Order: sequence, then structure tokens, then C-alpha cells
Amino acid sequence: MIISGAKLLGKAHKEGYAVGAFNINNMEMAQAIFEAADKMSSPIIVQSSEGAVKYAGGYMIHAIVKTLSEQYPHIPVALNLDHGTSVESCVQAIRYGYTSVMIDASHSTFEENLQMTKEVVRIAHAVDVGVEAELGRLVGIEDNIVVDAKNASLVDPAEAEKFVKESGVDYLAPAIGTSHGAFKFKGEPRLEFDLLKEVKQRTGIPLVLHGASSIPDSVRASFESTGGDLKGSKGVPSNFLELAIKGGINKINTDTDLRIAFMAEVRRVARDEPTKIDPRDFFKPARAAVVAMLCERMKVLGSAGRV
Ligand code: TD3
Ligand code: ZN
Repeated sequence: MIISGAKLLGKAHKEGYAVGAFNINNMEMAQAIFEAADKMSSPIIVQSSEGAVKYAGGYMIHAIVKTLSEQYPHIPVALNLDHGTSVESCVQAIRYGYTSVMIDASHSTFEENLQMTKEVVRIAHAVDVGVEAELGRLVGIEDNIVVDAKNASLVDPAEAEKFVKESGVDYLAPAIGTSHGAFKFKGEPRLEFDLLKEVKQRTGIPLVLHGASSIPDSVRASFESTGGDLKGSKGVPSNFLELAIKGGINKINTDTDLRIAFMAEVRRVARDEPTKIDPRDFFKPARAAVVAMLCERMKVLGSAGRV
């Protein structure tokens, strides 16, 4: 059964660990996530952006996750809409069967963000669906909206307190210096842990880290060994993730790491076996590489062994 995101994250918040929220737009990625969860006895959040919903279809994504949740009935899973841009989009996701929705109005004014989040909370809570919102802005790309450094801003803890109180949101993503994609930091990696702790103290709810991919050395090396170019890429180091969890993060969004691990194997097969034409010859090793990477990540997040 796909359970409410609020319930799944409530446990993580109480026990002090983080659940990985992994993005999918196809069957193989979803299978890899469940296989890793099964191996590590870990709860998971599967999520899709509006772009992924457009690509695969919301009912399709839900059907894939529902089928896998029946194949692995002991694995607690929530299905989240990532970066929903409107109330309508969140309602649509609920109709598809999602059990968690993110309303991301972080690009609007504080007041607009609050009003939209309140509206989503009112609707979602009527059907036991959890709600995520974002405060502050991430640098980089949020589903094709380019956010440059000038437009980025960190969360304001006083605003966060007011926002959570008035909106009734279940979990909050405070901008503390991460960004989406493979190029997160110009110089040395840096996150605002003090800000995070203050937001946690003032809100007392599960917090979410977006743009949390680490780009592990082994994953980067395997992508680059096939001629892939990741020059200048930098992820969030795993000791930062551990500090973030200590600071109150309970949901860790990860997409880029899965993409790189998957595509490294697709590239390898394409390079080494030019006669292959069966997609399964590409996707089987790709799926296995994602499983291996995710198992390591679940240990870092502390979600391993929580089932
Ligand atoms: O919301 N997401 C996933 C979609 C971002 C586009 O890749 C994240 O916060 C994950 O960010 P990333 O790029 O670090 O995996
Ligand atoms: Zn994100």
C-alpha cells in the first residue's frame, strides 16, 4: 500500500533519520528504488516532477508504484508530486493516487506562497495526503525554470515559523544553499546548518533537503570512463547529509545521482557492444548500478533497517 507522506515522514522526524525521495519517470528507475529498499529494509518516497508526469502520465506513474508496492508489501512507500506549480496540478496528482504533494510557490511572494499552500493543505488533508512547501529559492534548474544566483535566497527562520503555523503544511523545504543538478557549488561545498537548526527549532516539523545529490566518486568515474563529460560537477558530500539530518532534515531529494548512475551503464553498453539492439541489454545493467548506488545512500540517510 502506498501510505501518506505525512505518516512516513512523521516516523523519520520522531526517530531522527531521513528518507530518500527518489525521482522516476519510467519503470526501471522505480524497480531499482524498490529493489534497494528491499535489500536495505528501508522506507522510500518515490516522486515525479510535473515534467515526468507529462512524459509518462500520472496514472502510469501511480500504476508502476502501486504494482511495485504490492510486490514489496513490507516496504513503506509514499508517492509525491515534486515541485507542483499550481493548486490544480496538486489536485490532479491526488486524483492519480499520489499520497503526498509539493506545492512549490517559492518563486511567488511570501503571501502568495502561503495562500496557495493553505489551499492545497485544505484539499489534501481531506483525503489524508501529505503536503510539502518550499521557502527561499534554490539556485539552478527547477524543472526547466532557470534560477540564477541573483534570484536565489535563503530561508528566513521567522518567516518559516509563521508559514508553518498559518498554512498547516506537513513538511517544509527551507533553502539552505543547495541547488538542483550536477553543478551545485562554484567553490567549496557550503550549506547553512545554523539556519537549518533554527528553522527546525521554530517549526518542529519534518524538513526537506532539495538538490541533495552527492555525485559519488565511483558514479562520476563510471560515467566519465565511457566518455561522459561531468567536468566541474560537485554534489553534496555525504558528511554534509549526515549533518543536515542532525539539523532536522527528514526527506532527502535525489534525482541527479540516479540519472548519472543509470546513464553511465547505458553509455558503457553502447560503447562496448555496438551490435546490441535490445533495450533490456542497456537497462538491466543500468538498473543494477542504480540499486548499488541507492543501497549506499540509504545507509548514509539512516533509513536502512527502519522497516
Ligand atoms: O526535486 N528534486 C528532483 C528534481 C530536480 C531535477 O533533477 C531534487 O531536489 C533533487 O535534486 P538533485 O539534482 O540534487 O538530485
Ligand atoms: Zn527539488
